[in-house]
Amino acid sequence: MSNQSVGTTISETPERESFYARIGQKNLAPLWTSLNDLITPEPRSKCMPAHWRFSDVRAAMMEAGDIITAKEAERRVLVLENPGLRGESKITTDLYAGVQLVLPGEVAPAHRHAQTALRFVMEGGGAHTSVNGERTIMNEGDFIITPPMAWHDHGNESDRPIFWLDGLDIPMVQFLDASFAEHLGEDEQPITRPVGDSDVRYGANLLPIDHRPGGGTSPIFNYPYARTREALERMRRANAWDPCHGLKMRYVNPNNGKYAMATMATFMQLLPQGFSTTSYRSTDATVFVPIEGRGRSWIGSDVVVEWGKRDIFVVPSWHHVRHEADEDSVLFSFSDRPVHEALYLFREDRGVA
Ligand code: GTQ
Repeated sequence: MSNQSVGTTISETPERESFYARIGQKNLAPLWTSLNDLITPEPRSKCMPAHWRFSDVRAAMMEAGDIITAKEAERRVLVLENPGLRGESKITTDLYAGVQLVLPGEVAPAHRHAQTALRFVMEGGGAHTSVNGERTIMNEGDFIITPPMAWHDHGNESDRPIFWLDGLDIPMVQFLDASFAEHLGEDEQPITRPVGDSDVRYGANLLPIDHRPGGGTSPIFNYPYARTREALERMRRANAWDPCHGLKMRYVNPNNGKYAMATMATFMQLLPQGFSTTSYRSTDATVFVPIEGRGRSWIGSDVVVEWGKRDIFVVPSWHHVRHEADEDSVLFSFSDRPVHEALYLFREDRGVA
């Protein structure tokens, strides 16, 4: 399918030009000069396929660790800027991603905001994040949620640095002009519940009898990698592979069976050694983070990304993607799919049926 405009180009004449200039002063503009850029036959995004090697990100983060503390920075994060969207703090058109470093003994002080955050732990362990009065311990591969307007602070009592990927709906909230934020004025919020409290209440396929779900975010705020990995490992025995995805699971909100967050979907997928997926595309631009393994992905017509453990890569909207795993590989990913689905805009193309 062609990505070109179907309409014809409107030619300029002196009469038209002067008309546009005159009406421009009244905040009016002709539609016919921009219609074909506004309503395109297929998604046409400034978001580009992109790849960050963890070794590069890690080295830059350690340098950042020398020049600013987590406390002074509030969040010591390097933003992953899509090369097609530089200066906009966007990894895709409507999502933000960054890599956060907390050194041993540091705290990132308590604040809260309307934006939803996901954390995906890339390296390190034994650090914590506190959300709404409960601490959770962060370990490699864990997927952790900070719901909208929930107080949160991070700390690292371990003896090694911790690095995690932050995914936030910052550009979406910006687009909607719905940003609110507050500082607590303390490094750490008061802890009112024991470690693991949410997990026992909501994470055991049980819900407290009088639980009344509020908001669109899962009450489970840490989905530990050990459990996710075990699920994938046990499922592989069924030997039922999806040609497009290998073995791909989505994280779920036990309140309603939907995605774990209202604005972002998260997934974990296993590609066994030697597996090649068939071509797939969907309208939700997706950020991938391999947490185990090594392989490559073909994105669109002319990009190939050679990825390893902890790298980050982006597949823009409606770009074909194919993955190939050289070793058993596990890929975390996230996208804005819940928004596409809620607005009935989601489309996918699994190739030849
Ligand atoms: O940890 O609260 O990467 O507020 C960007 C904004 C992390 C956080 C980011 C944030 C945070």
